[in-house]
Parts: sequence; C-alpha cells; structure tokens
Amino acid sequence: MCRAVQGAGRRGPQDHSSTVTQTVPRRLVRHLSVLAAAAALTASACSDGPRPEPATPNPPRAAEPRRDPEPASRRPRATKPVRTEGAPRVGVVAGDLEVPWDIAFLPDGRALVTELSGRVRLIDRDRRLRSRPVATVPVSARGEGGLLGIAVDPEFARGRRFVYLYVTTADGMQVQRWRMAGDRLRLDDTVLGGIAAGSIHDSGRLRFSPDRRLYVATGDAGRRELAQRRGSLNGKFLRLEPRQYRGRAGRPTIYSLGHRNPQGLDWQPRTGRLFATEHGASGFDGPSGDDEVNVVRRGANYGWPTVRGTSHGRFAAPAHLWPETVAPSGAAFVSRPDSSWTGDLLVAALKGEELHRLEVDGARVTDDETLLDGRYGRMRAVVEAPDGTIWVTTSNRDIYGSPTSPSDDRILRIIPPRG
Ligand SMILES: [Ca+2]
Repeated sequence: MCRAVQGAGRRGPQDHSSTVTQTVPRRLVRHLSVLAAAAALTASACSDGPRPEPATPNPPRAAEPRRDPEPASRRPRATKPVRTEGAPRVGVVAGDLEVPWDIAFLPDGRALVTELSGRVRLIDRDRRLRSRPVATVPVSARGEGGLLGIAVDPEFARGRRFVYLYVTTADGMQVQRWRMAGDRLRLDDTVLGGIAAGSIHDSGRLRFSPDRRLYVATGDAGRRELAQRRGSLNGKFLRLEPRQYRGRAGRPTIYSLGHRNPQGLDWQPRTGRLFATEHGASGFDGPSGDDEVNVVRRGANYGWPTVRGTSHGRFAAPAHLWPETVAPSGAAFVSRPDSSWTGDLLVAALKGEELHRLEVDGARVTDDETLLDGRYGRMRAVVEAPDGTIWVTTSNRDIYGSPTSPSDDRILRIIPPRG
C-alpha cells in the first residue's frame, strides 16, 4: 500500500497543483518544477516504508565515502555526489522517531540524530537506524524545549571524539560536550550555559563554521527584550573558539544580536557568508509573519523586537522575507557539485510544511522555490549528507503538529537533480 499517499495529510498529491496556484501571490513559485517534483514524489510514494529507497541512476552505496583519517573540512571529496535525472527523488531513511530535531554526520559516514525527547540515535552507513539509542540525555522537555541541535567536532577523526548537544535543562539552555566511545556517547562536560530557556523560542541550532569555530544560535525565550540586551546571551548568535568548546566556554563572543528565534544557519560555499533563518512574530508578540533569512555579520544588530519586515532602519535588514508565516527552521547550502541546486540555500519550514530552495546571488536571495509542499508535514532539519543527498526531518509529533503518516516522524532523503 502507498502509505504516503494515504497519509499525506492536509494536502495530498491530487490537489497539489491547486495548492501551488493558491500560494503564488505570496511566493515566487516555479510551477513547472514544483509540479515535476510533485509527480516524482507521487511516483516514489509507494516506497514510503520504514527505509526503502527508490531506484537511482547512481547507487548510493557506491558513492559513499570511505573511512578517512582527515577531518571533514580537509577530506578530498573524490566520490561523486549522488544525483538524479529530472525531478528530485525522495525516499524515507527512517521512521517512528520522536521529533528528530537535528542530524550530524560522523567522518565515517554514519549519522547521529537527536530526538526532542532526549535520545540520540545512530544511522549506519547502510542507512539502517539502530534500535538502541547511543545516548539518552536528561532534558527539560517543556514546550518547544528538549534535546535540540547536534554538531560533531571538526577534528573528530583525529581523536577529538566529541559531539556537542544543545539541550534545554531545568537550569536553562546548555551546550554540552559528549565523548563518543564505541557506539555510545557519554557526557564529558557542559561547555556553555547562562542562556535562558523558555517554553518557546529556544532556538536550538549550533554549527561549526568552515574555520572551526562553534556558532550557537539563541532565541529570546519568549522574553523579547532580551534580544537587545547586550548583557544577555539570548536573542544572539554566540561564537566559541576551539579552546572554549573543548574546555569551558566562559564568556562567548556575542557575534550578533537582535534575533527572535533563529533555528537554521549555514555558511555560503566559497564566500563564507553566514546565512540564518529566523521566525517572525506569531501573534502574542506582534502580528504574525515576517519570517526572515539574514546574512549574519559580526557586530550587527538584526532589530528584534524594535523593527520587523522590510523596514529595518538602522538595523540590519533581512536578505529574504516571508510576509506570511512559514516558520523556517533548519537551513543548509547545497555545496556538492553537479546539481542544479548547487549553491542554493535549502530551508525547512514547519508551519509551511515545505522545503524552500532559495537561489542566492552573493548576499541576495533571488528566487524561492517551494518543494514537498504539504506532502510530509512539518519540516525541522535539513542537512547535506556526505554523499551529496539532502536529509530532512519531519516534526509532526511536536506540540504544534499532527502526524501525516503512521510512521511519523521521519527522516527523508532527497536526491538532487543533476545540473
Ligand atoms: Ca530582523
């Protein structure tokens, strides 16, 4: 049976084209490519079991990297990325997860996945989900909080076998360093604390920059005045040096301020610009809408809660704006070559229940294509796998969602189109 078709939820493939038509006024949507993607999704829907994979011109196993002692940033990427002809193809890597919040790949190609409830799961190189968690992290799973982001030490392959977790605790948000021994993670130390947690706006994303600093996004925790308060770590992008994240951070660098709830960040290939997504107001703290993509620069103030929308005055204005709420979460550039998506910024949208493919020219967003619209529900994380495929997590079992499939929540694997 085609479970994905049965469980497609609010917007099934049959009404996809009408959905696109209705949303054209608020989005720059490319009808043909979206419809082509919808057709491809329909074709692959019957493979929507626990971990089947649609046939692909390039067998993924053959394209996976070998074990390599070099850190990821220095590893020569000799293997060709997995690509497909025509429309993107979507498969399901894993299901029955508890709000998979973030994904980080180990140098050997295996993937670690955080679940909001506190479990860290391991997906083997053959994309099989281990049933036993590699760690169960004590969390304060209140509202939007819990076990959120994950990042692997850039020198993991050189013996720094550390994994960094972003956790909501009873004492606030913490960045914790865990050590991987065998297939288990053990708590090593708390790297960073002093970040207020709330039942909302905990951000939760952390990522290593190409120059191996650790960037930690923080939300306003529902107290919007914190974002402009320089003495607070909330509503900021924080930056940690290697000696800080491998020791104790002490006072992190406040890289930028004036953020409401940024949940996605990545660096543009070649230029090194930091792009980040941010949720706009949602009613109680202002009229709903005005979700942002920002180019985050050191020392800049992004304006929350003083300004919003396109008019940012003396504050740094967004590079892209969604006037109506899509709730952008994870973000990742397509960095591997040979795809028509290479260089684009992918953004996972929660309320929008879609993946946005933003075309970027320098620091400007020039186009916004909607993919997977409504097919799989809320989208939380998006990452580029070592083999060049795109992994996306759903978030239909969080406090705002409802399952679109009996196997929610799931991790999707998208094969980008050749280009
Ligand atoms: Ca702003």
